[in-house]
Amino acid sequence: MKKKLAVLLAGTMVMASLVGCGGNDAAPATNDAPAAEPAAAEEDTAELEEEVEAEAPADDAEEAPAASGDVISVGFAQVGHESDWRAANTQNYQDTFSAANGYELAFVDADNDNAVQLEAVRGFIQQEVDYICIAPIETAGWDTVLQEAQDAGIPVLIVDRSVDADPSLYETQIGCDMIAEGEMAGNWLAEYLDGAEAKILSIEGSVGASATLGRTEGFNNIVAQHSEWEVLDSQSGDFTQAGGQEVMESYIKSYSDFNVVVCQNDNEAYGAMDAMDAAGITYGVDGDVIIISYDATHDGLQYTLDGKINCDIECNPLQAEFAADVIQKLQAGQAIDAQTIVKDQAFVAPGITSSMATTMTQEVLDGRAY
Ligand code: GYE
Repeated sequence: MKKKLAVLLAGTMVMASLVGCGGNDAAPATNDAPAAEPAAAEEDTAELEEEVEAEAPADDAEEAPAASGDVISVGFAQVGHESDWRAANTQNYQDTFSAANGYELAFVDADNDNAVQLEAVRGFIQQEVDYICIAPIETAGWDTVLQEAQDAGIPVLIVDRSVDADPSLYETQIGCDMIAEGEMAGNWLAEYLDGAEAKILSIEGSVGASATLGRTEGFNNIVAQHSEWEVLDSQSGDFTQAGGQEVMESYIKSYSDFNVVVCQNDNEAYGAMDAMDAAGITYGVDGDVIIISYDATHDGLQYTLDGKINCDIECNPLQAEFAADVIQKLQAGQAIDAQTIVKDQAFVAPGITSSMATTMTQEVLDGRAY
């Protein structure tokens, strides 16, 4: 392998740490990963199910480098720490790319700052890491630095979100299908409302993020099929609880008549619920306002089980196994898929029956790995 990682990234980076050098108490998330399933993007769902078995990253694959004595260095330029989803995703990378599994991980939390994230990637290039994983804050602005990585001979994996750069500049993209998630939310709402009117307020994620763009596009695809629906407003809550609360407070001042709030992640939903509580607005299965959320993190699903969130669209954060699988294949000189889609499902509150979603129970919640 190339040089060992030498130093922590310095300068403006908000948080940089080498992990894998010390003990890692957390059990590898790989062992109890939930329904996350890798598959080639182009294929249909039936084929996906089959490929899962064939392609699911095996635990022993991750042990290979340690067994052979080769340490693989990986730089991971993470978005930040804006949400519970992100925390679970970071933990999953740190558990998977551990010293015990034969990796040396350089981790940078870019705190949702594009400039910091670009600098992190340039730092990894300077350190001559073996692989770079980027969870891109925004889709735009990646061509130059990806070209720099390619010129340096360092393979790049685009993870979680996507970029609008030339695909020949990176090896693969791994993540959830954000447009499909948005369509799932819209299709569930159509089933639930069954022809009734909707006055919708949307709290979007971070501006320019593929998760935001995709979920918005997908949901709007379904809105376009329903003349009885109206999107009153759509503003960014930046994927944070504070952002969700702030946007909802301002919506409550501007709109007196709405019956659906779509939050593009669970943390925004918590903030929106706080704002509605303060204003005496009821929501959930027994309330006046339908809440749709995304992520299906533990707390989001607890609120769904409690009937506060009507429908929560999953986005599985346990994706590091797929990145490790790609790296192992590249190490072995094997072909890799250009894209891996991590599968999602929808969850609904007790009392709601849906042809396209799982009704929450305590058992379902207890069976979740994050
Ligand atoms: O939904 C949100 C996080 O990119 C899919 O980013 C991810 C999103 C996730 O901040 O909670």
